[in-house]
Amino acid sequence: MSRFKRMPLIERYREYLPMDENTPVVSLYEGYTPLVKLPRLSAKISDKLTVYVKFEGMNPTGSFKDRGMTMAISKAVEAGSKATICASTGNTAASAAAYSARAGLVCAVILPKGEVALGKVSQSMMHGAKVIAIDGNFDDALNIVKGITENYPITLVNSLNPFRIEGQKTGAFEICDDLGHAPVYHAIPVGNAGNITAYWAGYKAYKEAGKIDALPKMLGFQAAGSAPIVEGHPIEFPETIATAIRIGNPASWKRAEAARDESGGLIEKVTDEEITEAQKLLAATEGVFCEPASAASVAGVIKKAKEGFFTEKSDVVCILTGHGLKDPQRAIKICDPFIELPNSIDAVAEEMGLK
Ligand code: AN7
Repeated sequence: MSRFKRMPLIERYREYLPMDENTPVVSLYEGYTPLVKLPRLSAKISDKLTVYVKFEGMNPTGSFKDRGMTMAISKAVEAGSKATICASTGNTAASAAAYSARAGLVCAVILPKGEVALGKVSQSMMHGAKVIAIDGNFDDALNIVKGITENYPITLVNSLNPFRIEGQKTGAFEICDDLGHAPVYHAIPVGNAGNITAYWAGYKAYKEAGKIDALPKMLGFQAAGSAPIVEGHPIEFPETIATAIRIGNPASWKRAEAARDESGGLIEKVTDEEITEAQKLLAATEGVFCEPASAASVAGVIKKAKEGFFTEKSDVVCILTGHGLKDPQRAIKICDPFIELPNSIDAVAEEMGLK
């Protein structure tokens, strides 16, 4: 289907969403992201698995956050709100800034200073948000935002806002519509745990509606230095190169555990090295460039495959939550340096081994 025949996402799945007749639709034509089958990568990691990625980096602001933001901002406009605010490791902020601009709302974003990837900061600034970096991490920023919205008439658009989760359920609908069924396994990075909550709710809603017969097992992956759910307690000073999921006290902690337990799945951790390796493998063997946090889903599947976890032929969908261009500095850091030569055909031919 051509881009121009797209509907706004919340129109497309209107019947599954809290849409009223009069809900205004604030859209940048999000969703419809590609579900890409990865034969080369599948063959490399397992003889049992067919691996797909859902490339959420193809959303208007380059991450899955747009699915929830179109819903949250539409509802904010419906309610007569004039301003929005969020705490963010970067992608929520970029999306909130863009959709707020689209709706003519004032937007403020609270970021952990020095810990947000460059592309994401540039987006919030370009969309005209008030960008505030605090001396603290994401969890501190979220506490500030909660304090502000409890005391002032500003709409909170973090995933504590239930409309965010509602909109993000559409990712599950698209996967089932594309495959014709739910995958056996659904692999996903876990940060603040809104997305795993939303996907599980989406699959359950589709099953209830008779669109699918079986539910997937949910496989959530946290970064090893920021894995509160795996460790069983909040992490005061979370660390990981995957700054998007550098979160020590996830807001949807309990609901992520429920998704894991109800589905018969798991939530485990992957190291920064495993994340980096998966990110490079995806880019170099399949042409799909995602940001580090997104690669946690594929890193997790690779790790579980090595452990012999997958014993029967099955399909797995890994959610690639954000685009690789969000964090170009990190990408350049993990690759071999490029070659510099004089302005000369001979020099280039020689370097290429042609002479
Ligand atoms: C690329 O932007 O929390 O488990 O403030 O940007 O739903 O939090 C981002 C999270 C995964 C984790 N991958 O999703 C924020 C923020 C990417 C992300 C996650 C995020 P959740």
